[in-house]
Amino acid sequence: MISSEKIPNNVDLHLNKRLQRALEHWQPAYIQWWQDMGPQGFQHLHQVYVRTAISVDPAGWAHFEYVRLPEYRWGIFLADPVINRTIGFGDFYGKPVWQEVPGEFRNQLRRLIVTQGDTEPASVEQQRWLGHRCPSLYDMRSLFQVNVEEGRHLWAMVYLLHSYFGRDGRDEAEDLLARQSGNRDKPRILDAFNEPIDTWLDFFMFTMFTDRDGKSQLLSLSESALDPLSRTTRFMLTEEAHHMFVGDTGIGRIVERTAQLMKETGFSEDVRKLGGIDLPTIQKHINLWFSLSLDLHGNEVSTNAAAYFANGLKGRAEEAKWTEHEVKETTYELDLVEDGEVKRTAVPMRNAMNEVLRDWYVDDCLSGITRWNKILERYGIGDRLRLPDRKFNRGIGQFSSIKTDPNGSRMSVEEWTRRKYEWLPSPKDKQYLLSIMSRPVYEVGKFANYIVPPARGVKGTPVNFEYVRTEL
Ligand code: BYC
Repeated sequence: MISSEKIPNNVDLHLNKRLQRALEHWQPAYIQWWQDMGPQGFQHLHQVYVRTAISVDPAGWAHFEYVRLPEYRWGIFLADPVINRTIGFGDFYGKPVWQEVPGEFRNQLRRLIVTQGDTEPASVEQQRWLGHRCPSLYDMRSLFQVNVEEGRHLWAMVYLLHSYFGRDGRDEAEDLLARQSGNRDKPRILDAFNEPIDTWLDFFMFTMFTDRDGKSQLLSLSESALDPLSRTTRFMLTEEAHHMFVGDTGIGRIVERTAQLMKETGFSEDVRKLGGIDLPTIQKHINLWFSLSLDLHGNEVSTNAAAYFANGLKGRAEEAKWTEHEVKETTYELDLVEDGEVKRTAVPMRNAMNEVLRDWYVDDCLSGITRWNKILERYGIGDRLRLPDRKFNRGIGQFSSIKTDPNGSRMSVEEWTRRKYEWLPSPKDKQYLLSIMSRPVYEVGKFANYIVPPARGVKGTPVNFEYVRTEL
């Protein structure tokens, strides 16, 4: 049942009997999970034009064909090894990287891999109803492409668990299929992965902001001294880039349609009356998904993060760009809440690693905002979208104890409760979005009224290509 044909791989799966046995046991449970918790209603009768990674060279990971989703070939790929690679940071700086898991770091590494792995199926679960509300076949294809690749990322983490963590790893791999997004008794590990993604605006925001946390976390894991983890995450980053493209351009296309509608009406009408998505609603969704994704970077001051860094398990994004890699004496300045007041404080940098990564992430998010504002500018619209202050709407870390508006101005809990829907999507906003998405657009080349078509189709296909076809 398990073969290179069914599971494309570059890890010599055919030679590794132990791994084959573990995967033979896990694969049926995975397929069952995909059918139960993956895209609902698009399992057997639909063929989707998706790319499947069949090798790590550029031609091999962009192989396109029509596939029935449960028959997708989820593969196991590690980026090519870097010859004589040495540990790039922490207490073991300069020593050779590890091909096996050192006993003393086994628990920490397992925890990192399980946390990373848990997000992948979670996102598929969160998005499983969106096919029924899609704005076009082009977008439906993007959704399913993202979904199958998140499934492959789960395989990537399960490969590491099965290969390097023995019995514990096999148990963890089973639990990855047992937890469920939003489930009261067995929720996913990180909070943002328990939030529902009911609308396409949420989906695009999620792929823009939450997948970008995926990028920052994968970049820092790709620095790891555990070479198989580094190589696995390096390859995952190539796929992650496409997911962010889907989010970034998806929001851009909505912003453009909104701008068109505003212009058509001489900037006087509420675009909702014309079936568009008004800028304040777009801003509220930026506020929500950006703040949730900031939370995903963990506490500002964290002994876990310090230990991961010291032990060489998780570095900084683009570690090579830093000048000093042991970071024993260096401090880092950040805002902390002391006695209810926000104070700029210097802490040992190793303890501030989550914040260092968050700073990198905030910068990376700004590029999207700039692009969307250029669209508004092009249409002669004065309004601008922006990132909220990082203290806004936080559930994890220092700022979870205080309430602020998107400018970072403090307020009481009472005022927050009264006003929060000025800045975050309200049940009414959601109702409105669901109302304009209730009728999916399945006609080839057609697009919902609230979004413009993309600039070009997928992999040289025309935009009116039949990206998802139905078998009768
Ligand atoms: N929600 O010392 P701290 C992706 C917990 S996304 C709930 O700050 P640490 C993707 C924490 O577990 C990237 N709990 O923790 C995107 C700890 O619990 P215990 C996913 C949270 O370890 C889209 C306690 O608070 N990858 O790939 O420094 C689609 C103390 O916190 C949260 C990773 O996350 C939270 N947000 O930082 C698909 C990489 N934050 O010990 C995929 C691996 C913290 O008290 N994970 N806690 O029980 C990590 O590096 C770290 O686990 C974290 C947390 C950065 C997430």
